[in-house]
Amino acid sequence: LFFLLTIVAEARKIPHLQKKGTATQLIVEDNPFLILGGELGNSTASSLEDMKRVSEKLQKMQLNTMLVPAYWELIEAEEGKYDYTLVDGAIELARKHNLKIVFLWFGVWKNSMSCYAPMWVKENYLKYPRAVTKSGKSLEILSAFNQNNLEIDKRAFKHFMNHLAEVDKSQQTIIMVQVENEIGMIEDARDYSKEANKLFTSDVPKQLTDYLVKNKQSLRPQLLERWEKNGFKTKGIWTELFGEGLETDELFMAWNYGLFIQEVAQTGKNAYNLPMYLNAALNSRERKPGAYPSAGPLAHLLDIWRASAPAIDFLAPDIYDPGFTDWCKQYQVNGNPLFIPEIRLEDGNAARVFYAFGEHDAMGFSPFFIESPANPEEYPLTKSYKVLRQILPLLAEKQGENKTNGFWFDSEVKERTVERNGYTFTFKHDYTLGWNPLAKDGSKWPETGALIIELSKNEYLVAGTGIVVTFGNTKKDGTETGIGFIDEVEFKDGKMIPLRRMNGDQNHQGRHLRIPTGEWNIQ
Ligand code: N0T
Repeated sequence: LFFLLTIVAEARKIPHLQKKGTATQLIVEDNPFLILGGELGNSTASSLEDMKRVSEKLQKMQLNTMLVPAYWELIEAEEGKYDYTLVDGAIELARKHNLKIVFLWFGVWKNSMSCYAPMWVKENYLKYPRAVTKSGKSLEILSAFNQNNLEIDKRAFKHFMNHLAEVDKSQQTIIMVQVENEIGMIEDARDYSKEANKLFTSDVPKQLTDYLVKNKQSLRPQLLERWEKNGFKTKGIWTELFGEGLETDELFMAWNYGLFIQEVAQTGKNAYNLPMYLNAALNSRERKPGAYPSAGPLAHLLDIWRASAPAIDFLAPDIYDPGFTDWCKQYQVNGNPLFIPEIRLEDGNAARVFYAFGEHDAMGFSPFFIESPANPEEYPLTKSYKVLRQILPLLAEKQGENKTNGFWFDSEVKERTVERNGYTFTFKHDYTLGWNPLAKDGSKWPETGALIIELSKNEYLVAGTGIVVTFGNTKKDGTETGIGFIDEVEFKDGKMIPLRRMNGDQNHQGRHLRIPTGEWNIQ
C-alpha cells in the first residue's frame, strides 16, 4: 500500500495591480508593495560605472525601488539588433542592493520630443515623419499619426518587454514600466500633418462618444462642460462636439496619442504583462494648450486617455510646479491611484511623502535626480524613508479603508484638524509652538509633515517630522479628551516594539504629542 503526493508549486504571480477598498495597490511577490523610490537623472543609466556608484548610494538612502530609463537609441542603435547590456547591468545592480526597478521606456517620446529615437529613425525623416505646427514647421516630435512610427516603437517595446520577461520573470526585480516619458505636444496644441488634419475634420470616433455617454456621471469637469455647451452631441466632428479652440485641439491630440500608446502598451503587455503607467508634465500657471506640453496624461484629460488607452493602468503627475497637495488630489480621482514618479528634489519631500501616503493612499513616491544629494545618510528624505520602511506593511494593510490621514505644513499652511471616531486630532507645524528660535512670524518655515494611522478606536499611530498634535472630541457637552499614554516605537519585521515612554517634557506634561523639527520618529 502506498500514497502518492503530487505537489504542484503554484507559479508566483507576476507584479500586478489589485483593488483594495478605494485604493489600488501594486502587488509584488503576493504582497502589496509601496514604492519608496527615486528616479535617476536622464543620462545616469547610460554608464554602468555610474550605475554602480548610484545603486549603492540609493540603498544607503533607504529606497526600495529605483526608476531607471531604458534608452531606445542605445538598445536598438542598429535597426533590428538589440543590446541589453545596460538594462541587464541595472537589474544585476538592483538585485545586489536589494532594490526593485521601474523601467522608463524612453522610446518614441521623451518630454514631448523624440530625442531618444535611434539615429536610423532620426535620419530617415521621410519614412518616419515628424509632427508639424500650424504654420508648417517640422518639430523634433515623431508624428502620432504615422503607421511607420507606430510600428517601430511597438516592435522595439515588444522586444524589450520580452527580454524583461526572459531575464526577470522568475525573480521579479522589475515591478512596473512607464511607457514613454511626459508625452505632449508643444508649440501648438495638436499636430497639423495632413493625416491629422483629415482626422480633425472627420467625425469623433464612436469608441469615444460611447465612452462619454457611459461615463457621463464621472467625467472630469473641464471635458463635461465643453461637451455640455455643445448639447452633449454624439455625432459630428471635433469642433461640433466640443467647440472651437485650443482646448478641443488638445482633446483631439490626446485621443490620438492614446490610440498610439494603446497599441504600444498592449503589444508590450502581451509579451510581459507588467503594470504600465504614463507620467505627465503638468499644466499649471494658467498657460493655454500649446504653451505647455499639451494632450499628455494630464488630470483634465483622464477620460480621454482611459477611453483610448485602456492598456495603461493609470496616469501619474511629475510635480515640479507649486501646489503639491492640489496635484495629489487631482490625480487620486475616479479610481486612478496616486503614484508620483517625479517630484523636484527638495528637502520638503521629506514632509510631502508622509502626506502622499497618509492622505492619498499613494502607491509610491519618487523624487527626480535622486542620486545627487551629497550626504545620503544625512539627507532629509532618507530619514523619512527610514521611518516609513518600518510601517509599510501596516500602511498597506490600512489602505483604501479610510484609516489614515496625511499632513503637510509650511509657512502658509500651519494646521489642520481631522475627526475620527468622535475624536478631533489637531495637527500643527512644530513652529506654531514658538519654541524654536527660528519660528518668528514672517520667517520661512521648513516644510514638515506626518501621517496618522488608526489602529483601533482609542489607539493611534503618528509618524513624521516637525509636528505637534493635540486631541479633543466632537461632543458639545463639555466632555474633555485626554492622553492615556504615548510611547515612541519602532517596528522590526512588522512587529511594534516600544522604545521609550514619551511623558513630561516630551508630551508637554500630557498636553500634546510632538515630533520636533529636524527629528523623525513614530509614536
Ligand atoms: C522631467 C525632468 C526630466 C515650474 C526635468 C520635468 C525628466 C522629465 N521634466 O529635469 O527631464 O525626464 O520627465 C518638466 C517640468 C518643467 C518644470 C516646470 C517649472
